[in-house]
Amino acid sequence: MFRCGTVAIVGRPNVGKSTLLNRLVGQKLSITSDRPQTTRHRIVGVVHRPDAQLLFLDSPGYQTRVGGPMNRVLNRTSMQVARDADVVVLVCDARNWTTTDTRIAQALPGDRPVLLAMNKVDLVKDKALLLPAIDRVRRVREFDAIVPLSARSGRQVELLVDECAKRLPEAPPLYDADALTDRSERFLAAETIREKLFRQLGDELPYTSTVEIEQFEELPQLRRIHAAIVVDREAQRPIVLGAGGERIKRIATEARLDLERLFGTKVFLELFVKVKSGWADSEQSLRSYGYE
Ligand SMILES: Nc1nc2c(ncn2[C@@H]2O[C@H](COP(=O)(O)OP(=O)(O)OP(=O)(O)O)[C@@H](O)[C@H]2O)c(=O)[nH]1
Ligand SMILES: [Mg+2]
Repeated sequence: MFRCGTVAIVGRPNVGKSTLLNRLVGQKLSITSDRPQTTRHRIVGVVHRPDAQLLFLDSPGYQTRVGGPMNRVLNRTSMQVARDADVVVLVCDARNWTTTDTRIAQALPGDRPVLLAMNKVDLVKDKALLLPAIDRVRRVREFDAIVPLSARSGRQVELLVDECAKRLPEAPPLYDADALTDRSERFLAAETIREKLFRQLGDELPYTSTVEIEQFEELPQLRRIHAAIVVDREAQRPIVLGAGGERIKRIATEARLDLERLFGTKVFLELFVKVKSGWADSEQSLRSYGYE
């Protein structure tokens, strides 16, 4: 008997959904940072087991505070991912349950298994506090399983895989035995660059920035990539460049090292800044940039 199906990873921003996806797959597929809504696109991470293939779907953090076009698109993607999956894993921060968590928990589909992953237990010093916390979330809705875990250390992550696997439908594997994701190298390159941009710029980063791959050349042992960091005002260009261009250089170096590891090839990466005013001002324009 073999099981195969999709598992949605949903929750509010910053609780560690992407870190969890990467830990599950054992590769850095999905970008992570301290900023809310780092993830903007759904991405599949494939987990192979002798008796199951699990297709985990990372999703943007669902937030209730900001209401621009980008946030609307991201919230929609987040809920759509939950509706498309066989099993849903709601991720929360084990240290605090918020009203946003409650809203998401209650909006999740009622006709399929919903599991709760209480993440970041490595930051919970007094583990005795977990029990009352579990009691509280049980009152919000019914969960098929509650697993306290740490995506960072890997603690109890295997247990979550077991709990998900046994709830998947009986079906043959959908992906090849060596497949890790549904996304192209081109997509992974754009995302890795965006991660470095997010991490380097912190609060200075204009929320509406993205990365466009202008050229992606696949040679035997080499990827030649030209990419633009797209911002929406001329005044943001120097922020991304940094003094004497040192900041964009650092972004390029860090992205190149990650991509060389991910692709297992050498990477030649050239980055520049492009100003496109209003690119994120409407849902229609966002769609032309690959936002669902
Ligand atoms: N200590 C600790 N930190 C974690 C853990 N999991 C994630 N983090 C950190 O939490 C921050 C957010 O992690 P992400 O994986 O980007 O969170 P996310 O839920 O995908 O966030 P969005 O994509 O913005 O919705 C990062 O700084 C992670 O390093 C964990 O188990 N323990
Ligand atoms: Mg994420």
